[in-house]
Amino acid sequence: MKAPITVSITGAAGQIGYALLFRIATGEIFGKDQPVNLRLIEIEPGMAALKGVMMELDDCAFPLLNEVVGTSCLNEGFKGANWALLVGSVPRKAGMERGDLLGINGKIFISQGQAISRNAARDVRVLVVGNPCNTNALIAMRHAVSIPDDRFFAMTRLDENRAKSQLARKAAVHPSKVTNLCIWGNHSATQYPDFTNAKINNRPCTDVISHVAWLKGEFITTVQQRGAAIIKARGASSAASAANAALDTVKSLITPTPKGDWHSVAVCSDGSYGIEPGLIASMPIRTNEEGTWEVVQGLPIDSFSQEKINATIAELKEERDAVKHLLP
Ligand code: NAX
Repeated sequence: MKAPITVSITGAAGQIGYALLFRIATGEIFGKDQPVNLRLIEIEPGMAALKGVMMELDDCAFPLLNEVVGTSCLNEGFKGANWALLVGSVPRKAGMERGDLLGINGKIFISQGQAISRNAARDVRVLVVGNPCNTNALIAMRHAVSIPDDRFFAMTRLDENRAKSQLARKAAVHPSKVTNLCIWGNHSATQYPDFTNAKINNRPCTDVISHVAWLKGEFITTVQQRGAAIIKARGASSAASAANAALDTVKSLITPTPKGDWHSVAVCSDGSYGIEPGLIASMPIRTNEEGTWEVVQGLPIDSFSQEKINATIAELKEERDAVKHLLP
């Protein structure tokens, strides 16, 4: 039997947490021969609900679930973590400006970054889901002084999956036929789903979908506004699809990427594509055989794409500047 892998999850009693934990516990993500420890982190008001979630985990009697710890103590929660999924954060409330949210949630990610640095396993990888996820990841990364920057990620996979699904619907193909779809920049309404490099059935997307006005207009706005559309329809924000995207991200970062393809995740920029180094920006990523990742280089960026990328990167810089006082 393999040694257990330890996964720490913040906001574990929230709606994304609820859609996430059970799938990890089944072995779906790390393998059917890989025991898992779950360290579930909540704030005090969430501890009662977390107790209920832990009772349900007990009641599943999962063969691969080795140990479950529920805690509001960050040191205990991140102890020995090989993966830290930072889902918990304060939702935006009526009357709250984006800047207020950045400040409130930013503070959470200082202490989480520091606790990860002190307590996690040396190979820890950190995926930030809680919004504004790019800037939260930046704050956590900068405070996790003992962890290399290339272990920090922010989630844009839900946007990629949404974009693939929209293109597939338009082209009347299954979403699995849509590849090479990159989300650039921020997980926000400025994100750019890059149809210019996407493929459908291995052909350029723009050859298959000739309706360019749709690609440049409705397609992009539908992907950018999909979160708001879900809230309007469901009366609650995306949860199962967000959890699914978090698990897709982890799987894509531990599995070699199929030849010629890439996946979207926000990483610490090394300056590729002119994106300012140090920003946590979404770009095309490949995972190699050794389990490390690299930015896919050399994709053609036309003037339309460049303008969109510039806009989303400008927003990331604004966010970074708004939390300057929280960065070491
Ligand atoms: P919920 O409000 O259902 O759950 C959040 C949970 O986090 C609550 O149980 C709360 O007690 C806990 N929490 C709050 N602060 C915490 C802290 N400091 N430490 C530990 N736990 C804490 O929200 P949910 O729907 O699960 O969404 C979680 C986050 O994901 C939100 O920030 C949301 O905006 C973000 N999302 C990110 C997406 C992405 O693509 N990156 C998409 C989905 C989602 O909107």
